[in-house]
Amino acid sequence: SCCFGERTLAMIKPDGIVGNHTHFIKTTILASSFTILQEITLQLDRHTAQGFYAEHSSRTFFPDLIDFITSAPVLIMVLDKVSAVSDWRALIGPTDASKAKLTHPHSIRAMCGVNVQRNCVHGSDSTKSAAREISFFFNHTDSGGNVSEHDEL
Ligand code: DGI
Repeated sequence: SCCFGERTLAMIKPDGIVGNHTHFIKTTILASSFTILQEITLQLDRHTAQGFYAEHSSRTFFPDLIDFITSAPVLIMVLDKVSAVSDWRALIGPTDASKAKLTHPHSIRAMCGVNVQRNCVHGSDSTKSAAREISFFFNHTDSGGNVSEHDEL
């Protein structure tokens, strides 16, 4: 079942961890025919969070985003599937969980998120983003799921 050639980065955000949605989300991932190639739980520090979300650094919500994403641990996974990037984006639903509840009620963000910030999960938005985000968190020169520069819990 492993390694169809497209990979994406998935993250269960602090609200998903604290809200005990981890088991449901991982079950949904596996039931949707993704393979979880690597996974790690991390407490992001502000420097790491700012690097991960660098494209949003000029946005007014950036300080709130960094506060939120560093407020508790996150679970980061590399998912493998044909069309992994678009399939995972479809499964998580729209960015704003409050709108997702109306338009995509069976999406993960609708079921587990609250609003545009507390939206429970992250997914890479393109194959280019996926490559950057996977290499940001995972040392993929070996198969051990090692993480460079960040503190593993
Ligand atoms: O790729 P997405 O996570 O669906 O959305 P994005 O790349 O536009 O934004 C990245 C994250 O930044 C998003 O998951 C939550 C946060 N964000 C985006 N827009 C807003 C926001 N946070 C707040 N507080 N307000 C926003 O308008």
